[in-house]
Amino acid sequence: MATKHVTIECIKGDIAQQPDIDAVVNAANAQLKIGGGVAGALHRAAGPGLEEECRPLAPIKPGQAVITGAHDLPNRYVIHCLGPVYGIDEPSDELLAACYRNALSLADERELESVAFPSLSTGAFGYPMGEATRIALSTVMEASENCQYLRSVRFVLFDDKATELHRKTLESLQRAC
Ligand code: AR6
Repeated sequence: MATKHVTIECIKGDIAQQPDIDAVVNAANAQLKIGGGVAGALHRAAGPGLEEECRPLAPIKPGQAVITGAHDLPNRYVIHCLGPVYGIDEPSDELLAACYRNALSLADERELESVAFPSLSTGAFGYPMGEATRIALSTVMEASENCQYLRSVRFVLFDDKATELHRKTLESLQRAC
């Protein structure tokens, strides 16, 4: 049965420090290796076992998501998404939306209740934050309605500006519903 009661919240913080969340989402690279930004923070906190578990799952394509254990992170799973490189992986908007949709679908298959996302593609991959925020929030609002187990989605943003932008965008999308 589909649920319409998924709570979406936007907070400032570190995606590697969300202990009350079942699965955290990684802004991965195609090889699923430790990198900078989100991938660096998650792999450092998870320890080398995460990269080892990732090896046979790589490479992944833009828009794709794969799930692994969380190793030394305080979560149950990590969902690794390869976001589009802005202006190169096209159509960027569809590939970015596919990341959020595929991540939620993996979470629901595992019967998870809570997922935390960073702002995929908006760092090294250069996606403009305003556009990425609208795609992320509208896709999660829509896709979460098809999830049976999901109860909460948290967007974990790195600074005040991104957090405020996510909150305002969420409010306006919810008003429009
Ligand atoms: N917690 C939450 N958000 C963060 C954190 C953190 N610890 N660190 C950075 N951000 P990025 P991408 C924000 O570059 O654009 C990697 O090197 C950051 O400010 O992590 O999808 C991989 O190896 C930005 O808004 O992901 C890939 O090669 C957002 O998270 C590539 O970069 C995403 O930044 C992926 O690039």
